[in-house]
Amino acid sequence: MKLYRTGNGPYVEHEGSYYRVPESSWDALVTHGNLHGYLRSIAGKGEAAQDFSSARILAPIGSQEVWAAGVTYFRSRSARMAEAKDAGGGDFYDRVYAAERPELFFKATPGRVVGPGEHVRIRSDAKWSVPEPELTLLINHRGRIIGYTAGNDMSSRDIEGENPLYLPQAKVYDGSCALGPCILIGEEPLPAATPIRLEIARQGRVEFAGQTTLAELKRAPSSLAEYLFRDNSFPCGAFLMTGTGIVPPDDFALAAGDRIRIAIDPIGTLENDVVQGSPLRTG
Ligand code: DO4
Ligand code: MG
Repeated sequence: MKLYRTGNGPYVEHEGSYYRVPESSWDALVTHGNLHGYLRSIAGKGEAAQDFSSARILAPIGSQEVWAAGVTYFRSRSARMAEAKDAGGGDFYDRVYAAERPELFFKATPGRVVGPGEHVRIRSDAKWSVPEPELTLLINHRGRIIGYTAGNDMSSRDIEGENPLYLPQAKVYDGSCALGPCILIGEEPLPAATPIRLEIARQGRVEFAGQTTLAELKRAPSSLAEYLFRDNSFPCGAFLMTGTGIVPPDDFALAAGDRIRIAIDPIGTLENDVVQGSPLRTG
């Protein structure tokens, strides 16, 4: 079952049909005592809606914070060690990859998150930015994983590489995070063979394509969620991005106009075009 947030309210998809969800508060859905059962009952009883295709799909977020895990794939560890070497920070990435405690960092408030078809941003003062395609957990207020979505942890590698203490500036800014297109509802872990694919197109041509699988993710999602909720409360639940296993080569930098596609098979494809410098919001 997939849960969509749209301009017409939420819909649940089940076996190819879409059903309107009467509860329209996203926070109420995320904190529902039995979301899976509630959505099943809607799909079991309700009449399929015919208007889903005309609804605008929005980022599947209410007032949840977005957090992220770092250096959870060997590829990420190696890329960070190389980019931070001159700043003397390379060793930290190796240590956190091996440590029991994961790296967790604050990624975005809901206002900094964009949905499918919206623009992600490169910072105006960054020269070397990349998308990070990440399986993203939706965790309810009790700390239970209730679903999965695709996420893009946009990152400014030049700023992060200059000094690891600049990480929040490299990671947190308007349009730095994309989520969607839906929440795959379920508490069971996704199979290790689940592929995550990234494609970046420039002027209609594929400039970079890469893929990994969840078998390369070093830490269990349940363990990342447990660390996030240790001594931390999230009354409306939280999103947790689980880290990237795909890093384009060092001579690649995103440019305005690029199109990013992140595909995680059981969830779907999250597609966003890139802009640089223009503010997202004026009011
Ligand atoms: O440690 C810096 C950030 C790492 C990260 O975002 C990732 O590995 O995905
Ligand atoms: Mg990341």
